[in-house]
Amino acid sequence: MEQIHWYPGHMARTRKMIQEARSLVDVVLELVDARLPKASANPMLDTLLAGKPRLLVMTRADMADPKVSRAWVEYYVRHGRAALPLDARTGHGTEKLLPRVRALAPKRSAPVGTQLRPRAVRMMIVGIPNVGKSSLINRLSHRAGTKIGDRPGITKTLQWIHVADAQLLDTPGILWPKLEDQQAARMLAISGAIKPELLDEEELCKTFIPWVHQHYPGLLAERYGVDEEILSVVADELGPPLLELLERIGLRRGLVRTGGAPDTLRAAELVIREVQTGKLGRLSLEWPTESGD
Ligand SMILES: Nc1nc2c(ncn2[C@@H]2O[C@H](COP(=O)(O)OP(=O)(O)O)[C@@H](O)[C@H]2O)c(=O)[nH]1
Ligand SMILES: [Mg+2]
Repeated sequence: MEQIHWYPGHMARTRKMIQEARSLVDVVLELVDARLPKASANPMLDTLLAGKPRLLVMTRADMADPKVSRAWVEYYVRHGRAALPLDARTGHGTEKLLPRVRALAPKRSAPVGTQLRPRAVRMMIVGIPNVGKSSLINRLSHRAGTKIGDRPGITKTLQWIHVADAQLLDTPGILWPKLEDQQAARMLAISGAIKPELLDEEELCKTFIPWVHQHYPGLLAERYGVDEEILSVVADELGPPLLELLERIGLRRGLVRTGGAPDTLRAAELVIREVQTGKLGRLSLEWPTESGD
């Protein structure tokens, strides 16, 4: 199979931005996609943010399989991490965010005999492209606030947004997913997070169809009117059976070339598009496992 490679160009700049912002915030909101929280994370943050309280915000919880999201939250709790699934687009679940952030923020203690002026908890958002960073910033700022001006003495470009009694840095840190694990990279492509040049949708179906057949039996059969039997064959042996399956889907959906032959590429594009738009239903694309971490 073709390998997915990805050479981030702006990583150095992001690294610098996060290093600078790190000391200005109390808590970092690390956004990942609830459908594949590990594949959509960047492990570089573990080093960049070592010792900094972090809340793992699992966006697109509305598209993920709720029972798998619950399993992920338990998995993170076992690993000492706080995780909160939410829908950054509608804002559903964001009401839980600030209480979680406050609980994570370091308690500031004043030296004996002095008084500490209370100040707002400060936070920033980081995450891969398209994970919902802008949506969450918009949600939080529309909920409770207006932008406040530059903070003199910090930097000219950093802007803070009032969010209830907290402050959010208005510029998110953009990271790229780490694409060393090819299964994770393919799942990211299926989720729509990345668009690899060398993999067309037919190629992505080679990963997606056996996987969905295993984890959500009956789903493809029902949606596309194909029988389970051919799905089992595809799961065992890719190539001709996959093409035959795509032909059947193409025929059922009227995706044919001139002359009437089914268009397998358009059928594959349809399947992948229906994953990405949620038409196939709520799906998680990665399960927690205890191995490999
Ligand atoms: N269904 C759903 N869509 C989301 C969610 N968060 C973001 N989106 C959509 O994903 C796309 C990218 O979101 P955006 O906030 O621009 O991501 P950014 O690149 O991280 O800033 C937009 O079309 C959003 O409407 C979510 O939690 N659920
Ligand atoms: Mg954005």
